[in-house]
Amino acid sequence: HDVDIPFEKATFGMGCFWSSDSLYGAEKGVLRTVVGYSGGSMKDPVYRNLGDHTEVIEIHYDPKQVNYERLLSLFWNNHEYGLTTKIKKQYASRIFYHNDEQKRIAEENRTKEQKIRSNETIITTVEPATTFYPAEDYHQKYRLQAHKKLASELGLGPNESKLLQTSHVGAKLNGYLVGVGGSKQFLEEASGLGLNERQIEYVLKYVKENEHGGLTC
Ligand code: MHO
Repeated sequence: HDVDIPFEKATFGMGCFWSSDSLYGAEKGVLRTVVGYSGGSMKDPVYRNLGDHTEVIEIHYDPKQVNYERLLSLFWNNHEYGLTTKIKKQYASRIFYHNDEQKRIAEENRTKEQKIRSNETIITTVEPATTFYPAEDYHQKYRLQAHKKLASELGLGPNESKLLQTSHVGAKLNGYLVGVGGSKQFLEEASGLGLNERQIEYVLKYVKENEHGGLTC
């Protein structure tokens, strides 16, 4: 389930975290994902009492397989971050960097993005990562948890809190089941993920149904 190799972290606030969990989960080089709350000052936020925090996705990635620029391009292409739409703090557009290199790349990227969208003011902030509070279990791998039988066969039922945050196969399926990654990539990876034939057939049906649609929350 868990993949134990050196990794780096990326943390983004980009709207409802159910979608970003799926978006990044199926990305090559992403080892695992955790949804949570960050960026505020209130201690111990929970979904019904977020205080001044934002929903964020924490991505653990292998920098040999996927780079920070690629993760940022997914960030820019998959959420709202213009001044013209009013966005609640809960769904604010925020890049939380973990080191100076991420800071530099994120700021350069934002400048580039602002040039492309010259008729709009980008409200995305670039700021140092602060305390990350993992969200409640029922928010982790939300799309996978909708498939109760499959999830529990994989040991990822609702009472598996630790694995819901650390499972590699869980992160992948949480994306594939809503079409992220597409059927070609899924079939290349499926047996390596430890899925049996029946599970592969089951997931493939959803990949095909969803691979040309967009993510919703
Ligand atoms: N419309 C959804 C958004 C969930 S999201 C994790 C709800 O209110 O349940 O913010």
